[in-house]
Amino acid sequence: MLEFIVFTFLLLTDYDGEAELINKDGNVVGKALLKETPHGVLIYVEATGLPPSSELAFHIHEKGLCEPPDFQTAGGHFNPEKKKHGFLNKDGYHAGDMPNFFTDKEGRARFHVLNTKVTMKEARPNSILGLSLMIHVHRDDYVTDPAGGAGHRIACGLIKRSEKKGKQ
Ligand SMILES: [Cu+2]
Ligand SMILES: [Zn+2]
Repeated sequence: MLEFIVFTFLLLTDYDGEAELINKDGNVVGKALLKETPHGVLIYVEATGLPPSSELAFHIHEKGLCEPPDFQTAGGHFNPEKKKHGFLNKDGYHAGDMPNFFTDKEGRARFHVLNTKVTMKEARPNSILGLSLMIHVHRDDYVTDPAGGAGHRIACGLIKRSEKKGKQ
């Protein structure tokens, strides 16, 4: 995993937050960097040790408590607008809903996603500081309420202000 971290910082050298992703054994399997933009929060993720050649769900959950092995302590999807789950749901979607991503045959993944409903600024109803990022064992079907049929939780990370380059 460390081998890919080198790339990361080229794009997001000035990030506002970060999250260390741990698996059910409590081992670090990835990292996310978060950057406030005029349009939401840009999230960069890299992870390893995931199911190989898979499409997996990725969400923001409502509590910042990642207790292995099942991460139920993180609660449900972040949902300050009281919507239903999923981009394909006419009553959707949760602020914490984000697109699926793909792993390679070694179970690694790297991707960016822009979440336009949330912020890293404190004291806003849609602030994600102190919440958690979650990866699931299956893909999100983008419609089944409340969690997209994504199966159990396999990696979780607390979203915190970046110590190195945090602003505001
Ligand atoms: Cu989730
Ligand atoms: Zn959701």
